[in-house]
Amino acid sequence: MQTAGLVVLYVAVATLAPVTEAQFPSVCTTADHLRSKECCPVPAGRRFTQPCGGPGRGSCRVIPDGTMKVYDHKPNWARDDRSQWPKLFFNRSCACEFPFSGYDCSKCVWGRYGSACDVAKTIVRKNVTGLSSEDRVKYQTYLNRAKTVVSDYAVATEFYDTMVNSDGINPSFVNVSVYDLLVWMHYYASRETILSPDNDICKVDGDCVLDMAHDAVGFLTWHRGYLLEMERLIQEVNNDPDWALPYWDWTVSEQCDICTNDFVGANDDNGNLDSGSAFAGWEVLCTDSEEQHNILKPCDPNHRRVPPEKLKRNPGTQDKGKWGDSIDELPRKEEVDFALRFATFDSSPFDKTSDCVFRNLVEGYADTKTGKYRPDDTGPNGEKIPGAHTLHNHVHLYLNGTMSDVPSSANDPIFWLHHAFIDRIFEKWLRKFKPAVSEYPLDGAPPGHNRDEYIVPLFPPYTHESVFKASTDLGYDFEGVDADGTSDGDEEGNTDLGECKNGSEAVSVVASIATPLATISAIAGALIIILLTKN
Ligand code: KOJ
Ligand code: ZN
Repeated sequence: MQTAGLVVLYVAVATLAPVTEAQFPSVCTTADHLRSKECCPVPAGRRFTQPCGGPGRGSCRVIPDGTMKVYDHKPNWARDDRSQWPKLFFNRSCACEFPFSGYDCSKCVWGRYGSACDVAKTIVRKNVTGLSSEDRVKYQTYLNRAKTVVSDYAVATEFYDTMVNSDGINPSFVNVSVYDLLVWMHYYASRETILSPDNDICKVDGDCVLDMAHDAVGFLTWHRGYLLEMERLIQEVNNDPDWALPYWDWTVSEQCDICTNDFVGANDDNGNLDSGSAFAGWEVLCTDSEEQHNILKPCDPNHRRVPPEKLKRNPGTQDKGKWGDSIDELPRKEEVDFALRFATFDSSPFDKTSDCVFRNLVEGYADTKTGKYRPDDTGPNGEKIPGAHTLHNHVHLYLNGTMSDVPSSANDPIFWLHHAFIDRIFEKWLRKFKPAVSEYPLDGAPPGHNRDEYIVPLFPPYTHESVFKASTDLGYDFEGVDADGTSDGDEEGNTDLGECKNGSEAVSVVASIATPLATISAIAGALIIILLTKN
């Protein structure tokens, strides 16, 4: 939507009572839509008269099933609305014809632009520290605009069972700014679940968090889809279809080199942003534990606190006893290089305990020396020995503040720069190993993370599989990454995989069996020759 359209919407919204909360196009959050379970709007504009635009653009269809496990529910526990996403709310949505996309087919597929979506363009995500001062300021002004412009999506402030029950249909959704919509989506995907505590997943996880964006195989694809949505929204709000999300290469410096007012803002010793920072005035949402973990309702993004709650960031000051000795500095390039040597994307159980796989190393539950999952441990005197908090997790924790809290981390504008770099590492891996889609599990992963499940809570729905491919197939590229996934300055020839077996070790296992066999046969051969010559 263009800025003008958003302003019109804002005026319209401001004069209407808020209608509806999950996260859906505002036009679909009425009682009628919830009753019919259909979200197939007619695109705005005089030329459209049919839902999803009609022939040549799109039609309303039944949303195909994904593979998510069915949840158990207990009385008094609201049900988890993310189960079988988005089908609890809607089982029909627009199926758009190529190259159209969006909830009403008024948008283009990734990489296409223009009103007919006939302009192919690859945008390039660049290193944020190399941007011109104009582009740097753009990051600040564009995000600030998104923080105030109202989105055409509304988010749920109650769970489905409260909205739709035997008493009737009472939609509870609220309008939010474009930026707050993004924050809410990250919170909603990673929030406390409402599963019964004796559910298997609760038993494994202990605290019953059922995170559909982290701690499992979908981590990289979830965030890839999320970043694509963010990039698109920022382009639209600012009427700048050429804009690309920059990335922050945190391997070049031990301390946060972009935590200055030129970029995301300096901070004081208490972790408060400098008053001269572009984001100093930002109010943050879904930060307190009650809002995050309320099992009876989702966080209301419009709940404002008095005094207002602000962003917090205090890089390098994190508790070493809790998180490990290296937490006061950023991760090193060697650790990224180590992760990129792992050809296996993920392995069963496809969660944070997976050993010797690329995804768990990049996400940060596996040790970047051994390659293996390393949980917290207890020393001989009862002291806590911190588990592995590497790469992605390490950076979140190092920043010590809003970024270190999973459900609210996207409130901080540094989030996107960090995740764009994670996505660049993912892209390097994809280009290096060129995986078949079968390397992404079809089932056996935690709910929400399997290959043909929809990325919760994106709507219209699209699967993890749809973004498990080269970024150039999705309309974007990265500065400094070659077609084979390499960059200037990358290591060469190092095959160390810590305590994990690799291809060459597998060969050496064969060799270690083959060598004695060869020796035995050589001796036998020699004996035969001796015997033959004796006769
Ligand atoms: C915040 C996040 C995340 C991880 C951490 C720390 O969003 O993904 O903090 O482990
Ligand atoms: Zn995240």
